[in-house]
Amino acid sequence: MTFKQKLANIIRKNNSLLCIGLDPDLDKIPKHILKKKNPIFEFNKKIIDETSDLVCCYKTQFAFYASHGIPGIKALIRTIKYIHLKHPSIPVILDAKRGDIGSTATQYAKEVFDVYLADAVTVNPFLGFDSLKPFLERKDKGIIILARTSNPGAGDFQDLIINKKPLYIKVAEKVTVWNEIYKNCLMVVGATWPEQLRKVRKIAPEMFFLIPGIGAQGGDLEKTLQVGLTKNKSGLIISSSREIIFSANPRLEALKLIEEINKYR
Ligand code: OMP
Repeated sequence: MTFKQKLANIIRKNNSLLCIGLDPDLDKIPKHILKKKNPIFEFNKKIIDETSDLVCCYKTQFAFYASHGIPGIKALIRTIKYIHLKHPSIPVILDAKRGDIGSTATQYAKEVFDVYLADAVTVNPFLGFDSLKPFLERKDKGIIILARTSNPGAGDFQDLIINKKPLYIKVAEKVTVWNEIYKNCLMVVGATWPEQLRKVRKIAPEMFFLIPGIGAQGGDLEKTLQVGLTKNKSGLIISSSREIIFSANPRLEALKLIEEINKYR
């Protein structure tokens, strides 16, 4: 089954567009979990067990694991394997933002899909088509291409005008062309930029977008949904990490967010 089919099925089953970001920052993990032998995995497992009926996917951010060396990487692999084993219908995105020359990208694609067993990956298109081709060729996987990122400096380069259009629009147009060939593309558009999201939605009316920036980054959920949902009231993966996973009651936070999202669907 492809990532897109898996995603469509779980959205229907859980009636949810919510993605929980598993970004286990050791400075924020509760003390009683820190004392355990594998604190990162145990922290993730608790969140997963509490929310598996509420999400359309989980997203693991690579840096929160790799920054702890081999134990961190082992925790990443264990987390993804745990989701596949206990909740095989829930896809896992590895947020790795890869992007390098073709020969290196080939190795990166093996890393994310064959070692970490991710269902989808975030990639940075700055190096152009050949840097993404090894990912795109994995047709059963989801390839999530940065178009308009959520951070304050997003416009530094993404707004630069190229042939009368901002770069992020050029990227979005290119992604729709690649998607016609490979059928497995998604885009990242931050919830902090609803106006830009509206424009990208026009370019790709049916494509799934990964939407970070809700919660800790202050993105506007209502506007995001108003301008970002597809005609069939889907097409968005609304991702939130810190606001949910470090709250006193992650399940309750997730439920609140789903309720908010589903008001507009
Ligand atoms: P919270 O702000 O805690 O919800 O975390 C946001 C998550 O989304 C982090 O893992 C970021 O690395 C990731 N992210 C962004 O915040 N902005 C982007 O433009 C893209 C991503 C991403 O690709 O997931």
